[in-house]
Amino acid sequence: APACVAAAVELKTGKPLREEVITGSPDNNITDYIYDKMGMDLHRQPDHPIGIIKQAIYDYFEARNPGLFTKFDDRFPIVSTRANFDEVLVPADHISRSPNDTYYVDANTVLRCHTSAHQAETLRAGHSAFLVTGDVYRRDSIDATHYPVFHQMEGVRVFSEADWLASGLDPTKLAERDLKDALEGLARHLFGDVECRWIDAYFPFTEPSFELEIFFKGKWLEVLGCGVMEQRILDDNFKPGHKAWAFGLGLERLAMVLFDVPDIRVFWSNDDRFLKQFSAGDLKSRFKPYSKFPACYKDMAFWVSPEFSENNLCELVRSIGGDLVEEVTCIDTFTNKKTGRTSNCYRIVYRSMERSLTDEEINALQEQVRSQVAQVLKVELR
Ligand code: FA5
Ligand code: MG
Repeated sequence: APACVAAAVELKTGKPLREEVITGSPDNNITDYIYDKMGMDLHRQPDHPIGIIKQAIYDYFEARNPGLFTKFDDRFPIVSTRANFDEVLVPADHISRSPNDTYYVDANTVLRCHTSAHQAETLRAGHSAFLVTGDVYRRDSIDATHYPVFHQMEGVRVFSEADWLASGLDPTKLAERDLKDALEGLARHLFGDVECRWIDAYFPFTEPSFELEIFFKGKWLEVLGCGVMEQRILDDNFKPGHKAWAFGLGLERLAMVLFDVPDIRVFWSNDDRFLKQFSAGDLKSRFKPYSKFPACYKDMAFWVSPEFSENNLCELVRSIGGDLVEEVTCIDTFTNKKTGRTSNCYRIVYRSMERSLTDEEINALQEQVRSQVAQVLKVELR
């Protein structure tokens, strides 16, 4: 993490940031690559696309419901498993709790994997309408629309009995209608005419639940999850006799659509050729690539081991190749009928957004990847 950020956190918490993050606990699975991204706070930089889109969403909600939403954008990203999972009713055996999917600081502490981690505490503080923006962390696959650190905005709005009596709707219908109306309006506000669709979804904390997808570069791109808040969350943390909706927006995904950014890595670029293209309040600029540099493909086949998982592989490849890694995909897999062993072939795509890469540097990286994969994930290279 940048030194000034680490110092600021140390002042706030009395403990060096690095010690808060990489604790030496046997449950800790946070790499330096992730630590280095912490505290960058792209969502708090007014001229950065992530900061611009945050402000545009604030402006939209302010125009729709003047004065209604309280805004938070500086909640600490290190949270308890209680806040991240239990308080939003994530079941004990849900896969998102697995260390394969989530970054653990220690057994009871994680880097939040969604801004929903702040729902319950913000309701307990008495807020009935709020927006919480922050950096979130996930062990995930690697491609143009997934990154291990990204930004979400959580929205919650609580309705009282007076609201649904006035609407003539039943409380769930009122919440669902206002939610969809608000988010469709947001999509129009940001993108004008864009093709959108609602998908039925599942989240432990909402019922019913939906995802919104936007047609972007020939594919449907998921940009948010939302729904009518599970009643227990409201009853336990707010007051009984209320109804609420909640959403979680992926800010990178929205910014990709708005600014025509083809690859999520570019948001982390320090290159002026990127940063100078955007300025606060300007929703009209479109990303102009400096030039398309050639990709380099490396394939790697191995017999899998119990230590192997795609997320573990991606974590390792990111730690070695950093943002030169554009994509990691399984291109072939088969199981030997006699031995029962499974072989995977993964393709790693290396490409810089900023310059041409040399064969030597890619070969050196790929050699490191191969030896680390064999050592750490205990797979047998073929
Ligand atoms: C959630 O995180 C829920 N907490 C959202 C929610 C909130 C639902 C409140 C209901 C009520 P999900 O895992 O689908 O849901 O992520 C939400 C959004 O984050 C996605 O739609 C996507 O836009 C973005 N996102 C998810 N993973 C990544 C990633 N690896 N890189 C970039 N963006 C991502
Ligand atoms: Mg989703």
